[in-house]
Amino acid sequence: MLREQCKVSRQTKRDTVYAAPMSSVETFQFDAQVADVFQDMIERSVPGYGLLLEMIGMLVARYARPGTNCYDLGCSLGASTLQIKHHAPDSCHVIGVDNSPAMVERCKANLLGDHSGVSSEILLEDLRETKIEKASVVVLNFTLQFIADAERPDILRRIARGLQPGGILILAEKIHFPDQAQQNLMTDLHHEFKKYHGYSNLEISQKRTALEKVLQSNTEAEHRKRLSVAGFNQIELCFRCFNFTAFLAIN
Ligand code: GEK
Repeated sequence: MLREQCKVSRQTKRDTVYAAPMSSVETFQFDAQVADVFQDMIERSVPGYGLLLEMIGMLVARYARPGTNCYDLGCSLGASTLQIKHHAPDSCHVIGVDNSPAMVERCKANLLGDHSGVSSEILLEDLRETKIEKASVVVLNFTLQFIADAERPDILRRIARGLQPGGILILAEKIHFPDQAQQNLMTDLHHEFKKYHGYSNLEISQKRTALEKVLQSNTEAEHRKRLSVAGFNQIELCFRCFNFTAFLAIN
């Protein structure tokens, strides 16, 4: 299997959203300003993002079944959507979903240049409303963490129900650790990663404040329990770097 290009566009605009001092930091939103720089933002903020995209491609090649649907929930600019399209059998249909109009508009434009044989559609929709049916692959690549904690079990249950036997959910999430010393160390290392990629202390701290109300993380144990209760038969941690993880959940 050839390694496919995972970037959604060649030209990426540098993220400077939190570079200047702000008198008050607004709650983070996936608006046009963020969508314009999102590729650069996620690549410099999420350790292993590129590797995760490759892993999504690899897992799709293994688990996507002919004639089924593959979902990318919280598709943003379409990076994971493209990985699915490039690695699924031609008779699959790919459905990307995002509730940010700015993301959906850019995602559709990014997909226009893709000429893989797999059909696709991008829906401007709240994933809590998305009907999952006849699915062999569902991807939640750093999206569930933006949904209210109490609503997560029901979403996972609906995904498990919509997946065929042997189908998979790829769930990537920022997590936290019950042990405070470990939590502090992993947070520090993540901040070091961001500094290594050119973010200033001010940018790191303002972005952190902006995300506080919208990104609520779980522990690995909470994820495992919830996936199991939702009905998944096998749950594997298939990636972890600092406080960023991915689970492969098999139906
Ligand atoms: C990638 N998966 O590049 N319904 C639909 N979309 C939502 C909802 C919701 N309720 N809440 C948030 N989103 C992508 C990266 S980013 C991750 C995903 C990040 C969307 C939101 O608009 C955003 O585009 C995406 O979920 C999360 O592989 O920013 O860390």
